[in-house]
Amino acid sequence: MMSIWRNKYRLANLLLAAGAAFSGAAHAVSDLPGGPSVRQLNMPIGVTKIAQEQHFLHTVMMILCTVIFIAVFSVMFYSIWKHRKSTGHKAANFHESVVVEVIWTIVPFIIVILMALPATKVLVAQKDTTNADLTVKTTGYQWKWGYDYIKGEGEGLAFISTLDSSHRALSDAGAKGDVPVDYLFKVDNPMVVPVDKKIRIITTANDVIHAFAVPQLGVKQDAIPGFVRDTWFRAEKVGDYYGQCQELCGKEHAYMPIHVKVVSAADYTAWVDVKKKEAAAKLDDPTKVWTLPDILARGERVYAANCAACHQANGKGAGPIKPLDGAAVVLDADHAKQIQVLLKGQNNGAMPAWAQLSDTDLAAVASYTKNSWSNKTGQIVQPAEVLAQRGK
Ligand code: HEC
Ligand SMILES: [Cu+2]
Repeated sequence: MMSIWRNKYRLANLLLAAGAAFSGAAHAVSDLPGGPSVRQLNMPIGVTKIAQEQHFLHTVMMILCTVIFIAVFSVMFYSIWKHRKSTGHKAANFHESVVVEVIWTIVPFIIVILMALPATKVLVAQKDTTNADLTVKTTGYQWKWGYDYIKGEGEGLAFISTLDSSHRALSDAGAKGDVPVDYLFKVDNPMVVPVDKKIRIITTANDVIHAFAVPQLGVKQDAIPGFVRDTWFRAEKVGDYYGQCQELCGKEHAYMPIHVKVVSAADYTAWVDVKKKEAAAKLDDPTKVWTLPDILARGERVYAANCAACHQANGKGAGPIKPLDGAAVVLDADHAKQIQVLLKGQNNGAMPAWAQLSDTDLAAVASYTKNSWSNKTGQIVQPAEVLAQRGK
């Protein structure tokens, strides 16, 4: 059954592609395997049973609705035309006809049941998150995703996934000419999961409502601050699958893509190993005393990854986003106030809190802002100072 739909889908795509060729696209934009396709109208078939069943249901319902639409309107227009007054027809009177009323109650009822039965089956399967092999918590942030591996192989891994800054720069420049095939889908740290394993996804958010959605995997779940929701998938094919936040969450909504990398069991184990080692290496000693050049190099990276989206690479900010270039709190020889702004945020979260960054990262970014642009203080903020300010 499924293969019939698959072939139909291919045919439809072929027709669309032909249309695209004739219309003469302005830029060379190409399909992203595992992500969106050029002029894609239909849902993707997907690589999970659920995604395939969703696609199948969608197709069946579309056909059913189209058949009903054509049948009802054909009868209606035929009747109007055939029995028009000018040819001498008199209106029939079947007001309160029991037969007609029974028919038009029973027939739609049967149709609704026929649609509801398979749909309910899929819906129930979609919600069954029991017996997962791996549980990953995905947290929506303005504007990035956090992944915490909370149960199963890789337990304890946690990282943030952000859009590649070169793609963001390309977008700001108007994305003229050729763009990379994974334009606005490339992230620094994709979420990696093993193939053929049941992956339970728990969604939540840190600030506003986001939604975790990957069409090829047949998952879409709102990520709501203060709540947890869950969904699951079992990818049947190794590959890269892409999605986006699907709940309008602010001005950078378009820049928080999701990249799920499905790998073999062996590759997954290898990846977990590497990530564990990286995490251990990142656990910087907060008592380490840094030199200015070293900490500035580190701070530059932290700033580019976390701060530049709002405060700009030049530190000038924009509108309500205060400039860091020349800011009194940044220049201050007393570091406490600046560290507190970083740890707790400011102005009700307009400036987000960054307590999730390590002491070293925070010290590095504070030092960087103290010694960049026109700020030439020569001051170093050491990780120990950040540690001392935590919990104050
Ligand atoms: C989501 C946007 C956003 C991001 C990302 C962001 N900030 Fe801010 N930041 C703001 C806003 C908005 C303000 C002004 C808050 C206010 O009105 O007091 C601010 C204020 C500040 C201030 C206080 C400035 C002053 O004069 O009071 C400092 C220091 C600061 N940010 C540093 C940082 C650093 C360092 C990072 C990266 C770790 C960062 N910010 C990331 C939005 C952001
Ligand atoms: Cu979002």
